Amino acid sequence: MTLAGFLGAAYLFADSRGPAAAPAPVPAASPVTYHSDGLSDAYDGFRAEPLALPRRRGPGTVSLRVTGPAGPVTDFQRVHDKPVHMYVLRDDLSGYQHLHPEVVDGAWTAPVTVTDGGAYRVYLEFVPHGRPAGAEPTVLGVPFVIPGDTTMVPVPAPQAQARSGPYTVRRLDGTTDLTSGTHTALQFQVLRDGRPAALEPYLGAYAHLSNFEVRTQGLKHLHPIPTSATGDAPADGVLAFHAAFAERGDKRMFLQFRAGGTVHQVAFTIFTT
Ligand SMILES: [Cu+2]
Repeated sequence: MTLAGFLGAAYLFADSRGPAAAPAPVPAASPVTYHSDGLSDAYDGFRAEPLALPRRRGPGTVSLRVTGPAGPVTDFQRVHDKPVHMYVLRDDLSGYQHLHPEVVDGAWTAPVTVTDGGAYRVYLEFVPHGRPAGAEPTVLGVPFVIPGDTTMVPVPAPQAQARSGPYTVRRLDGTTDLTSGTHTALQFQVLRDGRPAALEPYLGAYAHLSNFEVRTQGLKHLHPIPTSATGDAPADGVLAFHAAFAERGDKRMFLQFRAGGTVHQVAFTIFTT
């Protein structure tokens, strides 16, 4: 073949068939671990569909219909005294609320008061019937926006202690950064007048900790590791949480406990390297 003939043949070949497409890479089949963190409205066969969301500042209503594989679901396992726990958070990690919705017209409904504008997310946490005891809850989330002026609140720097009323909550390891990918016990001590506080059960636990990733607002809700077989309150006022964070980044944690007949809430910022 002459050079011209070769080029002509190559041209015709390229013109009629186009360049051969590289085969698309096919990933090897492997199990995928999904994470239920409230950043999606659907997970594991369940979906949250908003019927009502707050639209303006002041008292409002949030109502979410949860649909499962067999249709709308109005009953879940009672976990910590409630079938569903609902949380609200603004995207600057402020305005945290822990609500307990009830079923109204087939949807999980709670009154909620939002006091400032901005982009919010409502999280719904539940354990469907049929899951083994102690199973991880499913957390679904739906965003909503309150129009108007917004006073953004910067995420506070890490602090070793926080106060609510007469109570001081001390993080026992100070402001130490946590290490992602490791297991550790995150310990807080509740004090009143410098002495361990008498903690009272609240929703079936001595504390409730909602941990949000600052970067994504993904939620993981934690309860303290039981310290006594009898279920007594920790005499030293120490609440220890099993912390195992896969990702590095800042966390904003909201800790609720009950003492002196009142529910108290404090918040901590913790860095994870
Ligand atoms: Cu809880």
